[in-house]
This record gives sequence, C-alpha cells and structure tokens, in this order.
Amino acid sequence: MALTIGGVLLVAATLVGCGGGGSNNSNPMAPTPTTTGGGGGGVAADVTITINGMDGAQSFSPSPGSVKVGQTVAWRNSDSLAHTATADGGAFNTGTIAPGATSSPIMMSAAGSFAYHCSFHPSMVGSLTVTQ
Ligand SMILES: [Cu+2]
Repeated sequence: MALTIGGVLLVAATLVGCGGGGSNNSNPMAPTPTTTGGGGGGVAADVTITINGMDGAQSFSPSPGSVKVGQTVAWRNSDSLAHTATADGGAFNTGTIAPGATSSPIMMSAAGSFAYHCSFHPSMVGSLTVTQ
C-alpha cells in the first residue's frame, strides 16, 4: 500500500531546515528581496561581485574583479552562510554580509590590485583590480 510518503518527506525537510547560527532571519525557501536599485538610500554599486560560498579562489566571481578609481563595488552573498569581503591590506571591508544580502557600495579611491578574503573563512580568497 502506498501511503502518504510525500507528507513524510515534507516533514523531514522542514525539520532539517533549522540551521544554527547567528543570523537566522532568512528562510531559504522564501524569495529573497533584492534592494538593488531601490530608493531610500539604496544606491546601486557600479560593480557587484557575487559571493558563491566557500570554494577557495572560486569563492568570489568575477575574480579578479575590475573597476576604475572612483567607482563603487558591492558584494552580493548568494550563499547560505554569512561572509565578508575583507582586503588583506585593510583597504576595504564589507563587514558581515548576511545570506542573500548585498553589502553597501564601497568606493575604490586608489588604483592597484587588492587581494581580499572572507574574515570568517580565510580559504575564501579573491582579488580586485582598480585601474585609473
Ligand atoms: Cu565566508
């Protein structure tokens, strides 16, 4: 007899969905509101870099990213964990970006090639090239 196996699976999935951690305000099943381009001080960055998750040199894309001096960069966290984009030399730091969130735009005021990482997961590395 085929009983309601679908219902059992649904309950199991709901129980698994309770991941521990600090910021637990986002339901992965719910549509994530995007604030890009909205009003109320939400200024869109010139360049947005996606945070893929913990994947070494593939954690951020594109990497190296490329912007011009005076342009702004934001990092969008598409992973289910919180991350940061923190320049190795301290040139910039997004602070903690919650899952699904986008950092505030950061203006790049100096040319150079900036290596950065996630402060929570040092294996996550990327680079940003700022040109004149
Ligand atoms: Cu991280």
